[in-house]
Amino acid sequence: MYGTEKVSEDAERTAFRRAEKKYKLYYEDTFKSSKKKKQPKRVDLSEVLDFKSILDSYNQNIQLSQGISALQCGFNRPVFCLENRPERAVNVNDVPPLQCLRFYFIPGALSVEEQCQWIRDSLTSFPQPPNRTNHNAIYGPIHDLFVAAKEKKVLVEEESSLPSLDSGANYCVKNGDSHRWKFCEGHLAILSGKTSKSVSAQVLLQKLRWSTLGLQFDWSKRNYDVSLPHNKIPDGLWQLAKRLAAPAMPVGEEFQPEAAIVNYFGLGDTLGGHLDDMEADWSKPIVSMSLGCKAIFLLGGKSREDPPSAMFLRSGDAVLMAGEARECFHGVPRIFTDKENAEIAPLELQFSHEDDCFFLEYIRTSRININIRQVF
Ligand SMILES: O=C(O)CCC(=O)C(=O)O
Repeated sequence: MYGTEKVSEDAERTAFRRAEKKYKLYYEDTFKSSKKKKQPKRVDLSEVLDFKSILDSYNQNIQLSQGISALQCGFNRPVFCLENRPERAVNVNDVPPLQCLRFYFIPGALSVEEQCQWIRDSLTSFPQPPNRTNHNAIYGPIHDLFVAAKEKKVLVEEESSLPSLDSGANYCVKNGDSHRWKFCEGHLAILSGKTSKSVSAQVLLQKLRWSTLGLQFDWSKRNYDVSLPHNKIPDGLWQLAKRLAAPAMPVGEEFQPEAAIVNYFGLGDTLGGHLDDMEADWSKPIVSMSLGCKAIFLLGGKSREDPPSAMFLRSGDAVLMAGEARECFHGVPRIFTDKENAEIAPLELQFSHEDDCFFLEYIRTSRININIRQVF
């Protein structure tokens, strides 16, 4: 789902692709050549399911729309469940009864304090080695990226045939050469004549797209590489995932969180339609939590030709996908980073009480998704 998947003209024609294009961020042409601030094109959001207002209506005893049911699962709020679209029937009497698709939506599953904690962890501890990030392929393991970004450090490369004894350096072996990457104070990077390349930690933080926790996923092979060094899923996340997964678990079984992917989205970033099909047992849910700016999530069917349902994902929402829902294409075509639509005022308020304004700055224009999986 990451990388350079070529979108052919045919793919453009699928219902999923059309929905992605409908919601994606585009700018008004008139502003292209002018110096005025770029204006996003207006999008019709009238068909986007809004589980926040569905929850409000439900709390006022207003009947739920067709295709949505509510479960009481021991949370202090209902868990909404999308019902299966009936398969096309040959004759009207053949239409099967609607069943839960095993796609569950828990609006506001996380408190604001919990959201802030997961945002802090996603930026500080989750990208730490041995966890891998999208930067590993180029720079090798990077330690303390967030701190380095705050301190305006620069990652500099020195090419050498022998690894140096400097313990602060990372190594990445490319084309037989050993490349050494090390954080320096910004001004030292400029002074150093030996460096061939450099990149600021702030840019690297902006370009952080994913980190993987627990069992490490190998994107090039599209499988879990159990031989890669890894830590267990951190305790707090492990507990939370187990609690959130409960409504979607087969009776009598407990979710075993073994791997997680943290996705980082900035302005204009999207996650193309895909299936998460690398885990052995699809009866176990993927537990997916949203943090930061509001997004649109598309849930399609088993074919890209099936028109997807669009729904808003806000900070603190959790989604569970199990069983048939795991066979459905899904993706994130849009995040909203403008004040009116991002809906992060409670997070901003919470972070503004802290001395450290770096989290606040980051999350104002970003979204983080943590999705947790049982692999075996
Ligand atoms: O960002 C999201 O909400 C969805 C993430 C996702 O689909 C994935 O990582 O497989």
